Amino acid sequence: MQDRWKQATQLVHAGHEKDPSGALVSPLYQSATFTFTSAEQGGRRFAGDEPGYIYTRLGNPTTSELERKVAVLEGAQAAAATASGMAAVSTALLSYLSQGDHLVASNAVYGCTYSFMTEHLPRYGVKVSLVDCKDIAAVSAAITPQTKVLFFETPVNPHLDVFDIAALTALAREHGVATVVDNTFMTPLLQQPLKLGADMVIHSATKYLNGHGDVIAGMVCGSQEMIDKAKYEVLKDFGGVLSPRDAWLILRGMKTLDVRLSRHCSSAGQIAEYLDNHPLVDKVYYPGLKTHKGHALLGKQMKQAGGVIAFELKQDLAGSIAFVNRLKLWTIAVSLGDAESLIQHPASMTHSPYSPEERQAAGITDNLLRLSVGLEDCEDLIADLAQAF
Ligand code: LCS
Repeated sequence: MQDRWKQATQLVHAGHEKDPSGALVSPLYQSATFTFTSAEQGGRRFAGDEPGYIYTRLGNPTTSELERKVAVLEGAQAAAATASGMAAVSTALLSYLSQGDHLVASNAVYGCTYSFMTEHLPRYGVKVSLVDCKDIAAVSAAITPQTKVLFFETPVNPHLDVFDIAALTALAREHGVATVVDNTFMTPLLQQPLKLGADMVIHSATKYLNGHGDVIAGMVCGSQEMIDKAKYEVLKDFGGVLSPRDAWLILRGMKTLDVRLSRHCSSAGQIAEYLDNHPLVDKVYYPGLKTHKGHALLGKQMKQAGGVIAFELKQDLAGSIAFVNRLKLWTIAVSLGDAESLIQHPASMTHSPYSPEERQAAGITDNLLRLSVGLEDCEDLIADLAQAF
């Protein structure tokens, strides 16, 4: 029945089980371990012959509620909560990849995702090819008999390129390749990659899902079989599980995701238009603008354009940095999806793991600035940009 609820209802109620005390809000199970009534029962739990909790690295009631909620929202059979978005990236990829396998990935991704794929996976004997996923022919050409996974974010952090999920998953499927999509920028409310053929979806729950800037967390969503593998083969031993306290905070944050996203999207739309019409702005990257290359996929694969905007000023690097420093209401910080509006400089911050040449290949220019539009009044946000110009 939860599958049939509208997503605003799922955000509030999905995954919740009535507490015997009558507590409206689920209690926080802040316990590292769970007791057995007998040694035999402990043995049965470890053998998988009896359901029940054992030890929080293997599962916890608060974390399970979050996993059930996110799975329902993504239309997944199951989900696993992780200690960070990076733990979600690494858990997802390590669930599929072994020595000798090949990964095809977008050449433009969050900076630490990039360094995980280009520095760490090769150390374990996984070959990686990076491509521009707007170019379906290039993706097709990169696939080899050893390719196991196609990985991309859409829209891309930081320049908001949009990739055609259905076209890419269809191509991958033809070659027996699994597709893993990072849905952080959209959340399941604006985009559901599994319904477009993806095999696994990951999130940095640090961002919109939690929405309050006080937790680092991640989610991995997919089939029961793959999530069991992620949980009981990768997370169990690599150890990047989410703390129940942080799961509880995300459960609280998610209840308001629908109302928060409406404000993020409507303000971002107005700010993108403002910047696009400003004489001192060179380029604006926001899928909500008709001039954006990914605009055709708005309404098709993404319901709205989200709350992140990238732009370039008609200024050199020093002039762009001086503009950032003149802002008073916008806060200079990385991360996104919080109540506070944030601005950052990808080349020197989130995407500094790229070399200058790699950034150029990925279309991340040196004077690109990225905004995460928060929940403040939009007129105040525009007024602050205006005084900084
Ligand atoms: N995926 C995407 C698309 C991200 O933007 C990030 C972090 C991650 C994964 C990793 O998530 P974390 O481990 O931080 O929870 N993006 C950041 C950003 O743009 N600014 O600061 C972090």
